[in-house]
Amino acid sequence: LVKLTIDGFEVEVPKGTTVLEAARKIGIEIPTLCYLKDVNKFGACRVCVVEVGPRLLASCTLEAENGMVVKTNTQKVREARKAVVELILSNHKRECTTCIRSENCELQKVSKELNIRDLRFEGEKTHEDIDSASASVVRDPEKCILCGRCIATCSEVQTVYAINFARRGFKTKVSPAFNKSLADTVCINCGQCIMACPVGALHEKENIKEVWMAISNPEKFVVVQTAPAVRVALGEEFGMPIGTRVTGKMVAALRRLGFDKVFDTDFGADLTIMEEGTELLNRLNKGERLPLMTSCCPGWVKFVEHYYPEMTENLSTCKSPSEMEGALIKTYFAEKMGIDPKNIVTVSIMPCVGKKFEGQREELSHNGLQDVDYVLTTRELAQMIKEAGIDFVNLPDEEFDNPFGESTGAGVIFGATGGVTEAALRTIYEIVTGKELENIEITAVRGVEGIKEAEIELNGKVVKAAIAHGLANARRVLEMVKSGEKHYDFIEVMACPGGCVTGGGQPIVDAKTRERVDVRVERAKAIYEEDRHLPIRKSHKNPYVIRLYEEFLGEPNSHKSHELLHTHYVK
Ligand code: HC1
Ligand code: SF4
Ligand code: SF4
Repeated sequence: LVKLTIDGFEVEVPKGTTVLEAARKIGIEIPTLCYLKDVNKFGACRVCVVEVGPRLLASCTLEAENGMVVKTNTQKVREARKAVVELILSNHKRECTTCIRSENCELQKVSKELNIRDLRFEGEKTHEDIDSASASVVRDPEKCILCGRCIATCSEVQTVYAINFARRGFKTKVSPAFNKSLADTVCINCGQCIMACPVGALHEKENIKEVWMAISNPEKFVVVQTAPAVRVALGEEFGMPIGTRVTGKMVAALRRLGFDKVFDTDFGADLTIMEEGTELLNRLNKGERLPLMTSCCPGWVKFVEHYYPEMTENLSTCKSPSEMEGALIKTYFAEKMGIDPKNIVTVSIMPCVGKKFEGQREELSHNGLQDVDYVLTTRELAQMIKEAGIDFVNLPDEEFDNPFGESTGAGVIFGATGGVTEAALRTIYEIVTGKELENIEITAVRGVEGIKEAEIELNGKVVKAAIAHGLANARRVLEMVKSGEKHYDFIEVMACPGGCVTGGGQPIVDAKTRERVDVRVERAKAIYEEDRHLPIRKSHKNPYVIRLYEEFLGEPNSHKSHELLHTHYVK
């Protein structure tokens, strides 16, 4: 332990603690713009300066030392912080009233806290074009404050290296190499950079307008589906605590927005378990193309296509749950309802911006129609609800529509890392052994550890699974498999750390809150609660899945399934 004095108070902290963290222990919140817990810590913005002796030092990189005397609230400190923020603001495209991050902007918040009223240094401004060519992520460099949080996320957490600092001095900017558009780089569209950005310099490509147009077009039958993770985060946009379950209110809101049918992507997840489980058993029997790797995360799929093309054949050929459901809405459901599929518009509400890219992939279509027409993030849905003036918090709980509204606990846990594996094991075990799985909560695959492992015995044969979330972890797993250090039969990867609950389309939690709350844990808790509250918790017991096979698909991996529910990859 080390003992130091902050603003006259004695503080004892473990060695290695920064002054910023030590100050928090005595209730002092030092402002910062570049610091992001576990990700970015290099003192770039200098908003967090404190006085130590005659010097002003950045507290986010300053290690607490024995006998150190720190002052966080002197005239000199306040002046310095103000000057730093004023300089940032002087070269910032300040369009606060129309900015996508209005009211959720860390720069806005710090400026307000520091009582900045007028800018003393208004001067030259850099001019940069907006890059909106990517299907998922829009970059607005004139709003960038060069904190480096997105770069650290893309490089260290995801090991994708799509963006970096370019040029020097006043002209410094964050950009893909050679000033390319993000659309023409290795970017895998996870949107984790958006989650890291304190301002409006990075955001999702919005599709709200297109969806409003479809809803107001009387010729169109607009069908919406919602991903597992949306229901445990949407409430945050309306002031509810992190990890609040709002499934029923979400359904009610979607009806009030004017969607003709409200379906649940969890149904697609159940179906994925049937298709992917069967695929796994077939590959195990034949001993080929193992380990089988999950394919529901478009960020991960693109990562494999780009960085591990030799392993694309290990990817499951299953489309993602939302794409499967989209394909069925335009075939099975359209037939049942007697609607021309050309007049159906399918909208997916996802915690993800990568799904926008996925939705546009050519191969995810049938008879010339895309399976999913528009993807909206959780944030965009919240925006539409606000625009419509719906009092979300006081909505009644409503139920999804059928046939794609009935889903199981296995479907909902897809939203947290480890969930696909747990759901798959619940079903595969029972199908192979013919016995009932007693302990269906498979805790070995839960939690936020970067790489998890699990084994299950199926009629005397041990099947080994690995689970990774965050692509740096996925890369480690693949390297271990390639070197022969590890052997697995099944690998689940979600590109986003924590899985979809903390996907790039979810409500953005600021850096300060992220220091105190592990958002992944809180939202995952809600996911598992949701599972516990559902009457059916295994995908193969979903009555509508069973009926779908009887009426339409035949059996898992049938010819029809392959035609509608499976895909192929780019090498
Ligand atoms: Fe996901 Fe999935 S779990 S990929 O993370 O397999 O987006 O929630 O909808 O499709 O079901 C996302 C979440 C989601 C799909 C499912
Ligand atoms: Fe990197 Fe993901 Fe952002 Fe693309 S979306 S730049 S891969 S963090
Ligand atoms: Fe999208 Fe989920 Fe993959 Fe993140 S982990 S990119 S939210 S599918």
